[in-house]
Amino acid sequence: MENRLISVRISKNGESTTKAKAVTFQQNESLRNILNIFSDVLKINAKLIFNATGDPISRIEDIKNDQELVITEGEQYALPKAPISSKSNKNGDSRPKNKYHFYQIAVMGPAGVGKSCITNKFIRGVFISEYNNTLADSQIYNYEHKGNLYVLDILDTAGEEDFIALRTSWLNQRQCFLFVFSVEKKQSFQDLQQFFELYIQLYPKREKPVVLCGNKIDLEKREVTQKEGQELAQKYGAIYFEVSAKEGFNITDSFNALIDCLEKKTEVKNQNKSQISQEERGPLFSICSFFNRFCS
Ligand SMILES: Nc1nc2c(ncn2[C@@H]2O[C@H](COP(=O)(O)OP(=O)(O)O)[C@@H](O)[C@H]2O)c(=O)[nH]1
Ligand SMILES: [Mg+2]
Repeated sequence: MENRLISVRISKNGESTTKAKAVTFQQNESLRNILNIFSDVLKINAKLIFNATGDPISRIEDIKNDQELVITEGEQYALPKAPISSKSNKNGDSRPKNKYHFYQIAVMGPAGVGKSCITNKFIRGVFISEYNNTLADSQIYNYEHKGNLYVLDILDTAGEEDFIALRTSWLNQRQCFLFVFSVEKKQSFQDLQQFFELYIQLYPKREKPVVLCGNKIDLEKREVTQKEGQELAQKYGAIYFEVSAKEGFNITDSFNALIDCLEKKTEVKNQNKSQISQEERGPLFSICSFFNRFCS
């Protein structure tokens, strides 16, 4: 395939497009490399790319020559600052406001349990049966669930013992986790306990949601029962799913459960915040806000 040069204009999230900078790159460049180029040009830690109407872009093929792009450090798309006199953004502008939720997920567990297959099945809908060692592969996936749009940054991690040192940083960097073992291999179930032990050491209040997946339930051979899986999940406050990456069974439901947990946590946090800010402002504020609401 012919390797074309693509020229785009990029600006920082929320900044006027008059400050946009021109960048040219080769079409066959990886998304990672392009984000590095954008980081250098804008002097930010570029993580997400949006088009000018606020839709996220996760594939290089979707970037067109001469396109205007907005780059963020992982936060949601914000409307560019309009001139002070202009009110057009208030009503007339059809661009979406803070439409997308950005969540970072890590898929973790011992080697060979099906982490890469689960990730591929969820993102691409395909089951790839060859076994390849994974280093640590992060993929951006635009996903819709319960009418909300999500940009999911899914890190498919390496399970081998050689990567034990990295587990702490994966747990620290990500907001939630899919822990995976294989129901046909008792050893993988036992090894997964180390992941939970490290998790509980770092997050004793279990602040970050975990979904536990017992994978390969399509196989006849089984060394771990459903009850054992449920008990392990219960011990660490996780949600348990029996899944099969091969048959696509419960894969989407497992990721949906993680998203639902994060949504619930965000809701509680926002409720607490508004409660605290009302208390901080005292009873007068509450009376004023009551009248404001009543009068508007
Ligand atoms: N039967 C069956 N095999 C699976 C399933 N998921 C993964 N595998 C196989 O298990 C092996 C390891 O899968 P992989 O996703 O690479 O494991 P990872 O090391 O945890 O990423 C591969 O040979 C897959 O074909 C499943 O749900 N059912
Ligand atoms: Mg893998």
